[in-house]
Amino acid sequence: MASSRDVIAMLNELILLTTLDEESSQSFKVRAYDNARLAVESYTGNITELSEKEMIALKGIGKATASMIHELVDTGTVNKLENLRVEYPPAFAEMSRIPGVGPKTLKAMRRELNINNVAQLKAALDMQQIRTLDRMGAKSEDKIAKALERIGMSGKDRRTPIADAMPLAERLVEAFLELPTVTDAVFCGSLRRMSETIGDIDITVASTNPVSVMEAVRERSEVAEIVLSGDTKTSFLTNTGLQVDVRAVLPKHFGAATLYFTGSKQHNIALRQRALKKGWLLNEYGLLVKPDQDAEDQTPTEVVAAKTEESIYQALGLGFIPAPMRESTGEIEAAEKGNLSDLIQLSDIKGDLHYHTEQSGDGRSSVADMVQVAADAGHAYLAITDHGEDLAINGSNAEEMLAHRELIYKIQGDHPDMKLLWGCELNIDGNGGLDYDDDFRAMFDYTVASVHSHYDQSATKQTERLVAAIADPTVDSIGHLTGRKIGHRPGIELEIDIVLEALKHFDVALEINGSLNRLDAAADVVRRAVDRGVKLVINTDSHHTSELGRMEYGVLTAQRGWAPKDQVINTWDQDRFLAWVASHRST
Ligand code: DGT
Ligand code: CA
Ligand code: CA
Ligand code: ZN
Repeated sequence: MASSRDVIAMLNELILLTTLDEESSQSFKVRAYDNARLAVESYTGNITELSEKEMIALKGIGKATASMIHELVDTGTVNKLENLRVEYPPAFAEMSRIPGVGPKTLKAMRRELNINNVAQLKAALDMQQIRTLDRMGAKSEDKIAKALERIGMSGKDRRTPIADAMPLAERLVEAFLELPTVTDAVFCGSLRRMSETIGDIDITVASTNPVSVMEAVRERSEVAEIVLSGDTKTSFLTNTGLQVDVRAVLPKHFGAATLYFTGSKQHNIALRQRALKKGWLLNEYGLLVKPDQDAEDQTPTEVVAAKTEESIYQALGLGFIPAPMRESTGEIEAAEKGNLSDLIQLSDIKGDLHYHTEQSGDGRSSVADMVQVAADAGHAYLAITDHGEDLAINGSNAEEMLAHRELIYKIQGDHPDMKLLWGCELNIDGNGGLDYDDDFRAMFDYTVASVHSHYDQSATKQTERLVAAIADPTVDSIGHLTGRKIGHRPGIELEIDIVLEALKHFDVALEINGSLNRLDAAADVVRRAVDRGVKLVINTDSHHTSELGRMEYGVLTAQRGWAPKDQVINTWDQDRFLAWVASHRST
């Protein structure tokens, strides 16, 4: 059974491969797929349950796309996509990810130099062959080499940005859960731990009939190449060269298996040593009693715990350790002392404080719709922070902001239980200056200040810039601290201790941005902020009604940084939060 997610994945792949095929991201077809994707993302039900006619009635979906969606639902695959995959195999298509290398160049490289994958591209760079192509020179070679380095495509152990791995993993888990013999499924490994880049995706499935799960895996439309497939494990490569390991286990082993395959390896080793001290063995089948040294049969038979991770931790005398913390950096000692109970959880979140609407040039949903989904999420407060005027393409001037305020306050009337704040995402310029004049800025109910430019200054200069923004009395929080885009742009360099000290001193909150492309501040910075007593705020930075799920990724990143609930300002109830905001405005 296909879901909306499958359809979005199909459209994404069509967009990628059609862009390659037509050598343009602006062709009629690519734009049609792009509009269709937006429509599917906006549709709240399962798009695959609609008839073609109903689909076409939605804004953005044309006849050709609707019929492809139906083909996917009916046959599990789309002919057009299959043909494109033959023309542009995974290893070739994945080179589209290299910044600055467009479809024309990729195809010329293939035609003239027989370059079909990254390894061959690197060899050609080494031999200075790229400069022999039309409109390419030594400078372009240097640029490509640097881009490969930056996005982690150089070196043997290439890693995939979490934003590229997560949707696929979530979609597969969702699909496996629908199989009749499956009782549970979860993605494990570095992805579940919220690493920023992923070596491969590991999925563990609990089934009364593991072999049938393996059959279902091999049938998936994402499979470009099977690496290996046995009775309990199948590994395959996707069209972008990402490896997926799927393991199927009996339900009684599920907890032990997910614990093992979530890792980290160091965390597993520490748990195993703890088990040994109690006379037990810990492996992917369970926590087991070690057979007597002189027993004839050394196969362990007596099970202490195996079905759930909780039961295993409990038997080992530990509270449950959330996956993002399992990096062997003191979490076992903390769980032993019972110190993890105040850790931030998704259910603690009471509001979103970085949130865009159509008022921002890159915002895609109306104020009313954006407010409605926040209300549906049960938020007690919401700061609408559209871009300030200095963000030339996307921002609003003072006059437009005042009109925007009118609209927000009007919509407030429809939502008596949720406090709406008229906010702004202030742009931090190269020297730490901010949008508007001081008096106008001071009028906002709430602000987040962020870096959107000048990524290449020295660490000293960047630190001065940030501290100047933090010291400004109109700033309540700092958004996506470094401006990084994982796997694409490194983000500004900072003397982080100085920045954290300034945040603490001026009582400004540090954002954990839940967009998988950002996850900024990063978990290691969060952990240092926690130690220093810096206030935190977890935001979605939504630009569309479909992006509220980012809150979960933000919370998981906060867990990876060991953030306690009380230090995160958007876990506070409405009165306490508003009192804090008011205190900022009176000083
Ligand atoms: P990755 O894929 O490089 O981003 O990182 P992981 O952590 O997902 O590593 P992966 O895929 O090689 O293995 C998944 C988990 O399986 C790993 O986190 C812990 C467990 N595991 C794998 N090999 C070993 C091992 O030799 N010993 C132990 N104790 N655990 C292992
Ligand atoms: Ca992995
Ligand atoms: Ca693996
Ligand atoms: Zn934003």
